[in-house]
Order: sequence, then C-alpha cells, then structure tokens
Amino acid sequence: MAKNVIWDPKKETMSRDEIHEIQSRELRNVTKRVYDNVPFYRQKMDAIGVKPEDIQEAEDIQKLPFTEKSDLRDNYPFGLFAVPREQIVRVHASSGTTGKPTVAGYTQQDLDTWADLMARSMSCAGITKDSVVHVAYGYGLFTGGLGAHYGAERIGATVVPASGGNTQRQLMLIRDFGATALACTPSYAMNLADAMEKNGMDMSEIKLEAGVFGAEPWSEHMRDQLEKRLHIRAHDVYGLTEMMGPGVAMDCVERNGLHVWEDHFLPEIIDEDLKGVPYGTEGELVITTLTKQGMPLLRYRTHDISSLDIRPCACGRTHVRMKRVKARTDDMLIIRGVNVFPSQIEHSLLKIQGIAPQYQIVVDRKGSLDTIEVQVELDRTLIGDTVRDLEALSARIAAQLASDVLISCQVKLCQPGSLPRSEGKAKRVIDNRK
Ligand code: DLL
Repeated sequence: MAKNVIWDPKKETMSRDEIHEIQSRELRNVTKRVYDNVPFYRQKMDAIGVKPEDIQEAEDIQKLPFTEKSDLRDNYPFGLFAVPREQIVRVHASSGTTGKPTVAGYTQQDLDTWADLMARSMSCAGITKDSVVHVAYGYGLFTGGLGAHYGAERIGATVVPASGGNTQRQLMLIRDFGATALACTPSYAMNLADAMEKNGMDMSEIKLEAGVFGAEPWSEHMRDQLEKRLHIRAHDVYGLTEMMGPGVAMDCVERNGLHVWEDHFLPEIIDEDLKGVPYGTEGELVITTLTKQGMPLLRYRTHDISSLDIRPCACGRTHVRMKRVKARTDDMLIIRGVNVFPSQIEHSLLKIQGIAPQYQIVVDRKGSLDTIEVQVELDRTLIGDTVRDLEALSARIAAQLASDVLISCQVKLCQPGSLPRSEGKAKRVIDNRK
C-alpha cells in the first residue's frame, strides 16, 4: 500500500469535538459576515425571520436558507461578494451549460486557504516535495489548473504547468521531466493512456506513481483501468468553483470515500424534501463555506449525489468522508419514463470485454418515443473481427444495458479513436430532445 502522507496532522486528525467546536464558531462568524455584508443574504434571512444570533451551534445550520446556482446567476457577476471589490485578488468562473458563467471571487486569505487545502489533498495521493507534478487541468477561469498548481507548489513539489491540450507534447513532457504525479480529469488521463499505447511508448521510461483526478464523475472501474494502464494509484479529488475549486474533498490511501475538509466546509446531505438525512443515506450534497471571505455561501445546493460516512478512517484523519460522486441530480435522463444516469451506463459498459472506455450517449425523440443510442468504441485488439463477432458483441452490450439500466438502447460500435475526445471534462450525453 502507498505511504500515508498527512500534510497537516494537527488539523486533519483533531477530535470530533474539536471539529464541532470549530464548525460552530465559524458558522456563527460566516452567518454574521454575510448578514452584514451581502444584501442578498440579509433579505433571505429576514424573509424567514432568522437573525445571526439564532445561529450558535453547527446544528443550527438547518435554520439557514439554501443558496441555489440560480442565485449566483441572478447576482452576476459580483453581487454575492462579501468584501469590497478591491479586496478581491482573483476571480474564477465555471462555464455552465447555459447562459452566464458562475463567478467566484477570492481574497488573498482565500487563495492562501485554497493552496493549503490543495496541499492537504495532494498529500493524500502521496505527493511530497520530492514529487514532479504534471498539471494538465486547464489553466484560466476554470479552477482546476491554478488550484492544483498552487497546492503542489505549497507542498514544495516541482510543478509542470502544462495545462490542457496538445497530447503529444504532454506525453513528451511527462516522460522527459520525469513526472511522478499527474493531475487532470479522469477522461483526459484515459486519453493520455490511449495515446501512450498508440505511440508504443516504453512504460519503463514513465515514472508516474499517482493521479489526482476529478472535475467529473468517474467510476471504480475507470479507476482500475487508469491504474493498470498508467501504472499509478488513482485518487479522486472533488470540488466546485462556487466553494473554491478542487480540494474541497479528497480520498486517502484507504480510498474509501473522500475526506471533506470540515474545518473549512460544513457538508450536509438532503433528500427531495430538502430535509437532512442520517449518515450513510444518499442524497444531494449541500455545502456551507465556513471560512471564505470573498464569496462565502450558505447551504449551497451542489446537485451532486453522495452520502456521508462518519466512521473512523484507518488513515487517521477524522474529517467526515463523502462517497464518490457518481452523478448529479440534474444529469438524470428520463427515457420513456425511466430514470437513467450516464454513470450507470458507464458502469455497465466497463463490465464488457472488447470495448474501450470511450462512449457517448445520444438521446432523441422519434414521434412521441424517446430513443437512446449508446455509441462505444471498439478495443484496438478487435480490429479485424468478423461482422458476426461484432454483431454478437453489440447484442451482448445491449443485453447488459437492458439488465442494468432497465431500458432498451441501440448500440453503435465505433472505430477506436473515432469518438470526440475532450481535454477537460468529457461530454458524454447529447440530448437532441432539448
Ligand atoms: O470541476 C473543480 C475541480 C477541478 C474539481 C479539478 C476537481 C478537480 P466546476 O467546474 O465548478 O469545478 O464543476 C464542479 O464538477 O459540482 C461536480 O458535479 C463535478 N465534480 C467535480 N469533482 C468531481 C469528482 C470543478 N471528483 C462540478 N467526482 C461538481 C465527480 C465531480 N464529480
């Protein structure tokens, strides 16, 4: 097993009582901060008759209003900042699928906290000052590149700020600079693995040991594949622009859930009626930023589906673990009345031999009937197989999907390398009904 590196033992292994005390204190502070400085929150709290004095303990969070993505859009661009614009030293934004981007503003203190939390997170993957970290997340408004960059620098590692794109050059840099850790989306890591195989790269020249992968849902099967193909330990890092960026949570050597850095974030899981659910129950993840200065958010609805696990972790960290995010509530497709998550389709496909983990889901409507086509690439080793073999493979995939996902899908087998590749987050679903 990999070495258990803890960046900040004092903060990462403190007792649950200490965590509770910090959370209660910081929740009091942040509630007062937003009530005094953000008109949006003052109005929201006044509307439900809650005053900052009503918030004393962490449990009082349930009295506070939720924040939605649409609230950020309505207050675009800087309406939710809690400090004068001159104190904001950086902005990031996430593109979103429709309309205006979601904007986040950081004070110098926020950037400092972020670097620390990314240092904690990357240490979970065994990264130390001796590591060479190749960052292939996009740099720019997207938080992935700069987030990973400052975290690795804080650790004292050698950072290669490659950013996204130009896969051939990335491979050359990974080999020639002796990268020991790779930070990018899991789908891009898969593209790099494909390209290494296609180029016939000598894997003994590649020194990679760890991957810091996130920004999109990925499965345990995908983790297995990435570990085998890149000869690494693949770790899951979670985060979102609204909270900060990557580094809200990260899985440790145990890889049995992601530790949420609870001295800075207060996570909750809610059900469809917006009520809190017990530990272990799945629902929507809601997060409150406890220490952010630039743009603190109360009870932000992430729409990511997860659950929380409070049981002690063998790594020694005491911070609660969230289950890896397999899907978002708004990713759910309703096909002929059946709820389908793209991650279920991925999970099903990865069980089948002979296909590559590259797929796209095309949803359409013919007359009044929804149709779903799953396009999936053939494994390179199958090129030259007969039409009959391919028909049998197609039928096997359709049967597996019907049994796992409970709907009939058309299956289209595609040539290796023919489906569009992304350099950042993969676009798995094309829904032509919209
Ligand atoms: O994706 C921040 C990030 C960058 C995280 C690099 C990890 C690594 P946004 O672009 O705002 O921020 O997208 C946030 O991406 O609500 C999830 O739906 C999804 N997401 C992020 N990390 C994971 C993960 C960045 N590890 C949205 N697993 C979130 C599953 C993830 N989904």
